[in-house]
Amino acid sequence: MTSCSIFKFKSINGNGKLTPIEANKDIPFDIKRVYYIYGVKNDVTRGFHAHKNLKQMLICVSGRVKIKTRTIKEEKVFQLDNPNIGLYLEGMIWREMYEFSPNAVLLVLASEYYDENDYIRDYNNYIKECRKCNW
Ligand code: T46
Repeated sequence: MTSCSIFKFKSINGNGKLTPIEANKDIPFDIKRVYYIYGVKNDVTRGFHAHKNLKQMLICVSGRVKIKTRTIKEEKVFQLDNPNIGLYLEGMIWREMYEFSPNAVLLVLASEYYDENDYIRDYNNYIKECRKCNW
């Protein structure tokens, strides 16, 4: 079974705040890729896919955004609105990102290089793949 969960990172105070994130220490994977999503209008929803194997940590380093996650068993909604909170997503979790605030910057740390073959972008295919795994 695959998982998604909230991680709380250190926040070091002194003339502002600093949050360090170390691969395999603060997050459970090596980081091969970093990307960030910003300038998204409030009425836009992104995502609508799952990954076969990719592990990712989603951190809203500015502003706020909601993330809906779905598996064959449950649906959850997370609000990311603090730079020292991360949403950890393993593969095979359907995700949708919405209600981006105007200043939102969603930083993503990823365990693999970009590979379009790792995406499942059709929800019916996603459900079929979950059933193959007996979820
Ligand atoms: C995810 C959520 C949280 C690249 O060329 N390289 C990259 O590393 C990425 C991530 C995307 N792209 C291209 C592929 C598309 O042509 O950028 C375009 C937009 O990607 P996409 O529509 O997949 O973006 P989102 O916001 O729906 O999803 C992204 C990630 O793709 C995905 O892995 O989990 O953010």
